[in-house]
Amino acid sequence: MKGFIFDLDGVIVDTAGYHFQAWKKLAEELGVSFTLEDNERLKGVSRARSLEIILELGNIRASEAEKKVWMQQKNEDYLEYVNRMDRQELLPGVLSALQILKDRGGKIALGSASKNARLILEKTGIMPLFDAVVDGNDVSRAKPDPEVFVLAAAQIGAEAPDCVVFEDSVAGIRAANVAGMTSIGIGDAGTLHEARRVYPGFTEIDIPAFFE
Ligand code: G16
Ligand code: MG
Repeated sequence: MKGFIFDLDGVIVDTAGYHFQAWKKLAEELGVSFTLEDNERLKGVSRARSLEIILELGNIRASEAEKKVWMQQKNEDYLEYVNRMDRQELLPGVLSALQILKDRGGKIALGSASKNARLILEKTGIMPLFDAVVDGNDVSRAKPDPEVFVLAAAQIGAEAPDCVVFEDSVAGIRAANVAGMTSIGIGDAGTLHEARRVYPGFTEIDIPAFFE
């Protein structure tokens, strides 16, 4: 039995732009200059760590209570974008890949840092294709710790060597490698050179070949 574990942001959908808009709004209110380049550091990273990075950029020290309020404010703004999402936001080739994997008897799991992952799967209509969802609500250690992928594999009943992980972040590729799974990078081959294979997107991947 083969298991296929998908990261969410940057693999299934491109929500990085929405995270950016919401963080930028907060950063402006705090008087912190926050650019698209800075946003790269937030990819695949937890909400709490993302806020820390922004506060570091602005040399701001804050109490835990303030951080909680700001994270909530950012998330409310982010959810306004998420609530407008639909199937059209699935990245090219993702839906067809999920369907082929499913048709061939593969087990499919999500392994994401996002606490909004379930809502995004619902909005884009692909929740029924997932056998398990492990997200930011289920784990205590962030990628590159393999916790999220180990938990996902356990939930679909697959052994690590039988699992393939699709990831767009360096931390996620490292997490998959540490877990002893086959890491497939989605994105730039140079950035993701630690992955077993790297593809620019799902339209370039020969999905049935995973069953040969
Ligand atoms: C995603 C994004 C990160 C975001 C994190 C937490 O991770 O890449 O930028 O900070 O989720 O998101 P939320 O604030 O929705 O809980 P992934 O693992 O899906 O790439
Ligand atoms: Mg990602």
